[in-house]
Formats: sequence, structure tokens, C-alpha cells
Amino acid sequence: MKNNCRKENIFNNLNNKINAIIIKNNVEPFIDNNFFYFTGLDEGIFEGCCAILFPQKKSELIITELEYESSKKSTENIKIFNNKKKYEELIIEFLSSSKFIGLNFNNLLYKDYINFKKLLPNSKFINISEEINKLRIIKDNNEIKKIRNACNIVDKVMAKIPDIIYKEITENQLAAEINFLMQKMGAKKPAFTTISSFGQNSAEPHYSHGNVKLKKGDFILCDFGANFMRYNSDITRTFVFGEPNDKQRSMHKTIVNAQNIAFNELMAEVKAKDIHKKVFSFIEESKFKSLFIHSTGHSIGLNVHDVGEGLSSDSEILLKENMVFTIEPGIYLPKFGGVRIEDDIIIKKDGYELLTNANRNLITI
Ligand SMILES: [Mn+2]
Repeated sequence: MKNNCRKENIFNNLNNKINAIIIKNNVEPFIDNNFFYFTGLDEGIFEGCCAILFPQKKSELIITELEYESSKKSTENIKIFNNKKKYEELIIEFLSSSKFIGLNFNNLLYKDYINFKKLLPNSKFINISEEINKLRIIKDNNEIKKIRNACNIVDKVMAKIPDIIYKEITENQLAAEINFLMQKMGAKKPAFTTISSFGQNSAEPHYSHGNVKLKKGDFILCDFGANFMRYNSDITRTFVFGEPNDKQRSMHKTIVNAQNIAFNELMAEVKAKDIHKKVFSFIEESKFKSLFIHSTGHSIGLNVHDVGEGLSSDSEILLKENMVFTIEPGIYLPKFGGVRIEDDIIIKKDGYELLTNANRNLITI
């Protein structure tokens, strides 16, 4: 099974002699997607549950009764608990003889950490977040298939947007239509709060939507993603309602060109930060200097901003085959509006493949 492979890989990647790994969920929003990564489960929430991974034997899933149905897909051992005492007994039963235990500090609540220390006084806890992220940033075939599905959904929805738009539609209404279409086309849920911003609101990169009506000449910035079997996509297009003016055309053209600069550089063994630098300097040298205020892209997968990596000036990573990123240059002119174009790509040995393919030209509605 694919997820056994993932478990094997993580133990092979650990320098320390780790006897067991605990992936612990608390309640929403403190769910660690590594629970789903290592168990291969794709339904359920698994609040308060644990996956205990061992290098040489089956994993033990310590789960609450209400997740029993969802857990049945797993080939690992399942143990049910319905109170704190039983949970703690199971932790002690499975882990008291493990001297070195790996934990994912990036997603672990401090109170859970304190509890493990109390229950397992003879164990040493080692943070293995970095090793997990190194593994997760490179997607396997099973993950790529799900991401492709998530990308196909947003392509289809983006293509329908010009037909949905009408004069005086509000940002809230457009966001609702986008979410409805994504779910109708097979998404489990939106990957994040859909951004549908009109006019000068588009100058605020993380504005979501409000009760604002569409007017002639407005930019329409739509940024949304689909969650499909726990994997995410993320796409942005910027339209104009009516005939665009020269400044709007020029902003859009600059961003199309900036995105192409990134596309031309993408391939395995290139430094992520070099891609960002090239895109950034291109915009700095245009008439929209200092208006590109975020990174060029982020890794995407089980999380929308996956494993905390991306194409930014701070990044230290080299691109590798089967990493998946967004490429999303944008410029934001306060009190006027913003343009962002975002696509999802997968790194190949000698280049990249676009996973989202919605029309990138300036579409006037
Ligand atoms: Mn994004």
C-alpha cells in the first residue's frame, strides 16, 4: 500500500534512532494532515485521535468511537477509546517501551506534548517536522492524481465565471456561485475562503468578499480552490467588467509577462528563491515598482500552503521533480485595484507541467 511506503520513507529519512512516531490530532482547527498522509485515510475528521507509526510493524490508530466507520478503510490496527482514561492506557500500552519518539512539533498542541511527557516519563521526544515536510513536499502518484482532479474542477468553474456575472451582482453572491459550482463539480469543499473582490477591493490581496455591487469598469478578482479527497488546488484570474482602460490593460499584461518569466525558469535543480527574484525584479523594473508585495508561489497539497515552503526570497529549497507549487504574481494599486494570475504547476526534470489551464488572457465581461 502507498501509505506504507510513506511510513517506510519517513523512518529511512530520520537520522536518529526513532522507535515510534506519534501523529496527534486535537480538535478542529488543530488537525494534523499528516494523520491522513500516513494512514491514507481520506474521510472523517479524527479529532483527538492518534496514529502511532512503528518502523517494523503495523501502525496503531487510536481513535474515537465516532470515527470507527471512517477508519475501516485503513489496513492498520484500530483501537477505539471513548474516554480519556482509555486513551491514556492505550498510549502507555503501545509506547512505554519506545525510548525515542518522533513528534511533529509544527502541528502539535503544547498541552498534548505535556501529556505525552507525563504518560511516558522514560521516553525522549524528538521533533521530526522537518523530515516530514521534506517527504511531503514531493508528491507521489496517488497525491498527484488527487491534485489534478482538484485543478480540473477549478478550471471548469473559472471558465463559467463570465456567464455568471451580471451588473450589480455582489461579491458575496459571486463567491456563493463559485463555491456552489465547485461542490457541484465534485469538490468536497472550498480549499479556503473564496476571494471575489471588485474594483478597488482587489487591491487588497487577502480581502475575501462583501456586500459590494459590481459596477462598469471594475476589476473582478477571483481566487479560489477546490478540495478533492483532501487535496487542494488554488487558482486566480482577474477580469474587467466592461471595456478595460489603459492602466488596467497594462497591469494585466505585466502580470501575464511576470508569470511567463517564472514558467520559463521552472525545472528541477533550480533554486526556488531565484525564480522569485527574477519575477520580483521584472515587476520592480516595470511601471508598477514596489506593488508586488508577496511571494511568487507556495507549495500546495494536503494543505493549501503546504509544508511552509514556497517560491520566496527566504526559501532555501531546490526545486525537485513532483513538487507542486502555485505561480501567482500580483500587483496591488491602493484605491485603484489589483491584478493577480495564479496557476498550479508540477515540477518536471526538464521543466514543468501546468495543472490549471483556464484562459490567462484579459477577459472583459
Ligand atoms: Mn495561492
